[in-house]
Amino acid sequence: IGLGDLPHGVMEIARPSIAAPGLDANKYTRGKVVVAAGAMPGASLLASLSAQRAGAGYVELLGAEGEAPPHALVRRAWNDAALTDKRIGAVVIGPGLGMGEEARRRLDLVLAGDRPLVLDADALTMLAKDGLGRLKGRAAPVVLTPHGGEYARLFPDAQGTALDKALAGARAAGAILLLKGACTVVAHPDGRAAIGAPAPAWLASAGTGDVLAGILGTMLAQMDDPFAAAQAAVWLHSEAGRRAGPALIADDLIAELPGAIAACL
Ligand code: NPW
Ligand code: AMP
Ligand code: MG
Repeated sequence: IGLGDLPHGVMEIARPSIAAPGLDANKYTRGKVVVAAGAMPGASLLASLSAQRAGAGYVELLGAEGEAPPHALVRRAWNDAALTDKRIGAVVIGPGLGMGEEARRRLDLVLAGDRPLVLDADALTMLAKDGLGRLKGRAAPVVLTPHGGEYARLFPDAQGTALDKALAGARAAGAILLLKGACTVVAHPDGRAAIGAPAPAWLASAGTGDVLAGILGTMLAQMDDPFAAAQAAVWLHSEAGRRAGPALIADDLIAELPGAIAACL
């Protein structure tokens, strides 16, 4: 779909407005994001660091074993009770989660909770096996962030353009769906949609989706409107890609996020 001829009512994703912290801010009011980790700690670390550099005041990497992370990142061994903290503004689950028994148990717990959610990567693949019925009855917002392969696992019979697919998927899931690609589409179950301007193809690199999931966790934790939060995350991710330039790797996006945020203040 060309951005010059967007269907009626479909917006191009614009630079978001991001509020600087007020004088009364504390680390929790700036957004607490929990990243539920699993088998591949590199991916959940990328998501966590991205959530931090997108401006969350408190990011907790829950359940990743391995090397010590950067000092400002709160790392906790997995414990189910950590997910019940009412200060949590968003839980990100899927990047590096794996698909074994413990991964399933972690996903079940997160889905049973009442916090806003980002479901990505392995969480989407497990959801595709279990059925989208698992999302029904949740009051808090859910954003699904499939790439093309993950989308096809969720909706094997879907037809049409990326816009058609994103809208159909959002409606079927009853959740916001962010279909990743060169022009990422954000669709709302009520029929609204927005589409990103072409992002740099240098973003086609391992781990960049995990970075997007982390940024989105922060935007969900900070913004009242999850549809706006999803669009803001897509814009910031793409802008970080433009700033990082040729031969970028996912880690470079994280370093560019503060500059991208500064352009939105
Ligand atoms: P084909 O080849 O078309 O049949 P997977 P993943 C298809 C973690 N990571 N983009 C295509 O199938 C993730 O977080 C860890 C991509 C392809 O073979 C997950 O936990 C990193 N794929 C886990 O790895 C950094 C597309 O789907 C298959 C596609 C697996 O995630 C990297 C890939 O899907 C990574 O993020 C598209 N547009 N369209 C780390 N640093 O530790 C179709 N496909 O099997 O879910 O693999 O995305 O790599
Ligand atoms: P993932 O496959 O989950 O690692 O996510 C890949 C990220 O890179 C998504 O944000 C995509 O939108 C982006 N991306 C992948 N391929 C391209 C491309 N050819 N042009 C622009 N962005 C891309
Ligand atoms: Mg991914």
